[in-house]
Amino acid sequence: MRSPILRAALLGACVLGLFNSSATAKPAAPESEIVIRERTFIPAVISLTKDELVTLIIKNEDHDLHAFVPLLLFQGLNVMVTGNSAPEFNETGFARVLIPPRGQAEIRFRPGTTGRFFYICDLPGHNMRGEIIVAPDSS
Ligand SMILES: [Cu+2]
Repeated sequence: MRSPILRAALLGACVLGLFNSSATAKPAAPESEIVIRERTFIPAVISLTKDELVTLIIKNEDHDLHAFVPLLLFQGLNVMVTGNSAPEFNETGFARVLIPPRGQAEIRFRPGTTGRFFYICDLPGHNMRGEIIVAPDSS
């Protein structure tokens, strides 16, 4: 079980303000917000625009640790993750971010493909799922 250690590390990061994003400038790009409340992603579906830089803000209002695990959406993209969260990357790019209780993750990226993309929380016993629709640029 690495969970208690991770929890302690995340808590430490919160206390120290290591990843405190309030000190950084607000991005000019549009923002889109997902709230986690009572083990539910709200809203269940959000829409983004292909090729438009966006900051996806995921706020965890629960007392539990949650994960944002995108399926396919971020593959091969440049992604910047800030906030008091713990991002994980693998060979395909951004893979997952752990968000502490009352914490948030800010994910800045430019969606490169249109379509419907799902994301989940993969923590044991959490049956949480949401959807991101990337629409074509209408301009
Ligand atoms: Cu969860």
